Amino acid sequence: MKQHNEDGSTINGNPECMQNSSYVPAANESRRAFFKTTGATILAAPAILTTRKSVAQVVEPVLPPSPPTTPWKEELPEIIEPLQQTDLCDGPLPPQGEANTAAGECGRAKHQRWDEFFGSAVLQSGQADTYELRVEAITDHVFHPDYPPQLVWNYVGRTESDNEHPNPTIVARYGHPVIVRLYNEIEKNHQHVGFGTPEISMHLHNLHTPSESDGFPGDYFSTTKSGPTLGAPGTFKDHFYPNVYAGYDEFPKNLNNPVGGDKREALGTLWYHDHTLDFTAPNASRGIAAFYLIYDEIDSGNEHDTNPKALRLPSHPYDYPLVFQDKRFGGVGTANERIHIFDQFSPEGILGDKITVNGKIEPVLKVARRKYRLRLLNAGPSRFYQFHLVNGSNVQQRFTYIANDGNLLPRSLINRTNVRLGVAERGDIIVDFSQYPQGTVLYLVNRLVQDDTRGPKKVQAPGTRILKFIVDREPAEPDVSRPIDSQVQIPLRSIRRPTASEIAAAPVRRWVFARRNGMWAINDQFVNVNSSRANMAKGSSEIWELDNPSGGWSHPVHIHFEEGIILNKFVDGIQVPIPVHERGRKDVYVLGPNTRLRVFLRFRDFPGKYVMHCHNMIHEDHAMMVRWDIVD
Ligand SMILES: [Cu+2]
Repeated sequence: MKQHNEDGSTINGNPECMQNSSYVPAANESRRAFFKTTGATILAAPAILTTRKSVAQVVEPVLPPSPPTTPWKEELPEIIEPLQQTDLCDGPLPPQGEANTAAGECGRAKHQRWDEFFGSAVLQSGQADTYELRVEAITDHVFHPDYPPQLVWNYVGRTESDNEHPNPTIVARYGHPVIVRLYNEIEKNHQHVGFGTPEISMHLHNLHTPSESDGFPGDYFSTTKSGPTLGAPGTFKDHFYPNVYAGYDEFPKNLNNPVGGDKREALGTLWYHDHTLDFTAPNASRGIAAFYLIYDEIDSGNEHDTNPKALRLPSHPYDYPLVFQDKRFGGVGTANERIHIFDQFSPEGILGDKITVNGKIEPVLKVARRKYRLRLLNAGPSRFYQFHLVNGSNVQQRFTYIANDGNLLPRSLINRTNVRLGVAERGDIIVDFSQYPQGTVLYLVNRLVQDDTRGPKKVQAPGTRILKFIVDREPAEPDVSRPIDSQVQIPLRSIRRPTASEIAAAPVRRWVFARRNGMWAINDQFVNVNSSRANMAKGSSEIWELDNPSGGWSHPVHIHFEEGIILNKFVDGIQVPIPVHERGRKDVYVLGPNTRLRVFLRFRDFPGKYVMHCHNMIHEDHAMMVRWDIVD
């Protein structure tokens, strides 16, 4: 059992681990606070050391496979119900700029630019969309009917038909600020659950969110604890999402720009998940992850939209998000038979061999004969996927690829056969099911072979069937979404590429992702959330070189807060073309073996602390993360 101390250090209550470590923490590794003076830390220190194995000591745990399941027993809902608003201004605790610690809010920094947005210390009714979410333990979740009901942790909120809806999708619009009030209701004494920590920090990946609402890993909280970068514990925390485009200072809000910011910076498919320091993998694997979809004038979420600028992409309920997580279940005859297991101590983690789709193993989605927008998200913790859509004879089907990560591509990519996703990457595709007769069965398969948590190996057909589609009905109404020509690319959203002079003038900063002492490091250092290792002046631009010099593993690197544009890609020192789907804006940069990327980034609008980390959550928790700040 690994837990946080009051000071944010990590404690470990398992005395059986107190041997055989050669891992020596770096002098600057204050986050671990190995030798601080609380009794718990002193007692726990030897145990922590053993969790940080050296390379030589790393032995892949030989785990039996997850018990077999009979596929296609459960159906996913045909409609994803969005989170309903809760009028927080109507209650006793209206949201406010300063943390309301007297009423139980965490001691966060004041919401940036609050007065500019709202003009008063306390939010007035109608000024923002306000939501309430609770992180709760749910003890009877069914991943698959062949497995027993079991514990998950979810965000829980109110939807139209359900007051206790797990992991509801938040639907937002640019120009409409959102406040999400998050309650932590996980039992503090959670020793029985096996893994995870009851402190939480909610990161909304990768909205242009001010630092104090970004879910910074050191900002975790419970009623009794707060992370080392948070002022005080609390029962809840308000997150303020301004929902303005990045570039808010450069392109100010005015009559011609009613949202504010650079509309080319619009995002679409985002997700929110736990980001607690050292525990992102176990907490997110527990199920603390869900979608945040944001729309604007172009991607308006309304296929009936009469605005000529609107793309009229397939819209709700045919705009359907799908989240994939890899999980391992206790093998037959083991103590945790058919129960979700995870090893939060090992820097190798555990690779899941069962893939959940929206929380279900091998589910069925019945679809109408029309176009769908499917939003695919790899929510980790560590498996990579290459998804193909195939028919019952494993013949590949073609579709249109429209968005990578949160970003509509400059133009649609036609006749695509696969979507490859590192952890936290997203891919939006349009599938036209009208081309199939009723009764057609299709499968989403993963053809990427991966044997451990270090990275994928190779692509191999026919792959593993993850999700079954059955084309089972005619649409209730005609499909009025924009026709997708399989021969002609359509413009989606324009992109602001850096100019030659901007590139020439940008300082270059190099970040090397590599192993060190059996852990995972950036520029040879482990994360320290208390100090920034790079300070960017607000309004500045830089080129970040992301370098993976190893031949053995892959790192899906995530930079918070600002999207970037890949300028160059090198493999084995030789420049190679940037894959066409990665030529838009990105927030996850997959570093395969011996790969180096040069990424152009702008740092804008909201000063404060942010992070970059490997989004293989196992690498991330075992210290492959760096804090960087935007400074005024
Ligand atoms: Cu990594």
